[in-house]
Amino acid sequence: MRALPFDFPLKREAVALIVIDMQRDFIEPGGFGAALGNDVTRLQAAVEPAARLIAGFRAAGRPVIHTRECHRPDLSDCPPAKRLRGAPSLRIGDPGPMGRILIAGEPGAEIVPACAAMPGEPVIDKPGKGAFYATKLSEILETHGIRQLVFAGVTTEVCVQTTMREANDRGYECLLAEEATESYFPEFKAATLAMIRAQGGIVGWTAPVSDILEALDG
Ligand code: TIU
Repeated sequence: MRALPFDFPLKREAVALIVIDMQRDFIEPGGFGAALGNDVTRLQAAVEPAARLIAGFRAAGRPVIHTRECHRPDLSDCPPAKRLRGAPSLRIGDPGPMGRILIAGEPGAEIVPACAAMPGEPVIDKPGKGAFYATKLSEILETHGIRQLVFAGVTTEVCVQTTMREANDRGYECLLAEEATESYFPEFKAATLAMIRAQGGIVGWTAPVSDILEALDG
């Protein structure tokens, strides 16, 4: 299929969609993203394109894997170096308008309704920015015979890029869906797309959602 920096060799029998951290804590006011001082409204733009991709993968009978960045209620999987970083208005574990910030089981940690997981789809809770660290993602991908990953989610340069780099190092061919990802910083999103496809696709490929859906359908 058409992609940048050159065509992506899509293999329908080996591809899965991974939707990174489309959680209320990052996308809605009063969550973790807002506590860090960000304008969270920017991330709304990724919701509809990500939902369209999810629908396309489901229709094609290909796996959809969801991730959530969150911690156990006792914070035992949250390094103090993470919780104590900087001067956010609310820290991880503090009570906020959507429950405790970035804690599993709280309303803020849930995926936004438009991108919610269907019964049977893997939902991976992860303590880090990358989805391979301290999770069962590798085993899930191996079980399903996945060799290629299409990426959607937020934020482009933090959890999406970190996971894409982890996957690339593990031998997966990675394609980032351009409109289905967003950053609080437009210049960081643009830079991430550029650095992924630089140097002959050093991290992978990027392509518009419509081209991915067309190739999946074909
Ligand atoms: N702060 C920020 O841009 N992102 C994160 O902390 N997590 C994810 O990207 N999911």
